[in-house]
Amino acid sequence: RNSARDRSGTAEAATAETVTSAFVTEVGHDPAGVWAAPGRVNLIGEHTDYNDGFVLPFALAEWVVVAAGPRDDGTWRVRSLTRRQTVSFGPDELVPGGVDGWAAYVAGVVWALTEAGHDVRGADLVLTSDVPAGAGLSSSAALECAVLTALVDLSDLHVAPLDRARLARRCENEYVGAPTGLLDQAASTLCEADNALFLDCRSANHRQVPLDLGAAGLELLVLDTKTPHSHLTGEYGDRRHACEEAARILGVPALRDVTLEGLDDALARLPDDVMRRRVRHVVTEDARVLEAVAIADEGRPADLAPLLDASHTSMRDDFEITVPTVDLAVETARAAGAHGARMTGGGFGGCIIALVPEGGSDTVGQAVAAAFAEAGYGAPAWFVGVPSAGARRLS
Ligand code: GAF
Repeated sequence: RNSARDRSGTAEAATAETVTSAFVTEVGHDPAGVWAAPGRVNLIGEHTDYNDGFVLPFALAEWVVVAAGPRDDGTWRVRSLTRRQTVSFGPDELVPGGVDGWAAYVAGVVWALTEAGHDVRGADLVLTSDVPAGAGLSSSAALECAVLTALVDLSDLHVAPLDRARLARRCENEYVGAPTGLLDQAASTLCEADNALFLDCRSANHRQVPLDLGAAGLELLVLDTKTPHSHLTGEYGDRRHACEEAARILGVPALRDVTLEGLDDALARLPDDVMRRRVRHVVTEDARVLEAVAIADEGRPADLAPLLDASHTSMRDDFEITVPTVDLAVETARAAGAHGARMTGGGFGGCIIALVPEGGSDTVGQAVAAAFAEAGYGAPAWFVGVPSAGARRLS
């Protein structure tokens, strides 16, 4: 849907009702409750998380919603209304690779909780999602965090919020096999409405940063180029490997330890131009996050625009993770009145975000759609990104 979504309490109740009645049909009795976890956009700080650096995401009003209830036979049965599939698994499948496809994110959460010593009860789960899949909006983290939140409550487990994010990441890294950082699961778990989340990925220290775009006459357009991406393919892992190799050569624990002041010296010690550009992206991106946090703290969100632009240029030219559709979307958005724009997420497709005048998202979205049509690309989709709450129980 190409406009601001109706995220009123009524819409939330309607989604909870959808999964609840599907649960009753599937399982034959009422669920014990309904839980939800959101997708996210990353305002700034891309490919910094696994370099021990800084990120500034906010949670979206797009959610994975799950109705759940206990089973007595020690197995898990999960129905996805979005995928129209049901998958069952038991203790034997709780090994990395035991379940694949979308249900791996569910089995992986049970596995990660179990590995951490928690006694997870069998469960029936019925879920739905309006987080676009494969769009760089963390649909997989939303799935992991929604299921984890449900299972923690169902099994009466005590898991602190940050540990929930870490366990969901462990599911993604070790069970599913995608070498990602903590950004997505932290956003889906720890974000609060009307705020972005400032996270130091080394210490895991974090705090809310107020983000009142409306007060500044702005809104954040989220535009899906519909160019699918995946972190299971080689490019993401290649970037990560290059960063780790550079840190090793520079003799630092992670690229987080290279300062902006020390950047030129560090670059001079690296063997090739590609590695130098990878490092320059990470070091300058960390600095941009810190600047963005200072700007947001001062309530000057309009001043985020040049940072978004600089981040995009850095991802395009230095980290080389953008693709032609994404670059065209960013350029067109700016030409159509966006103050600043950048790709968001891991890259190689997915979404852009653009800071636009309040009410201007459709104008900018339509301009990108026209440019895509002219270039022979498929139609994009867009909506207004609203800083929303992290994972929680709905009923
Ligand atoms: C993906 C990963 F899952 C995150 O951990 C992060 O590295 C991001 O790409 C890039 O900033 O979303």
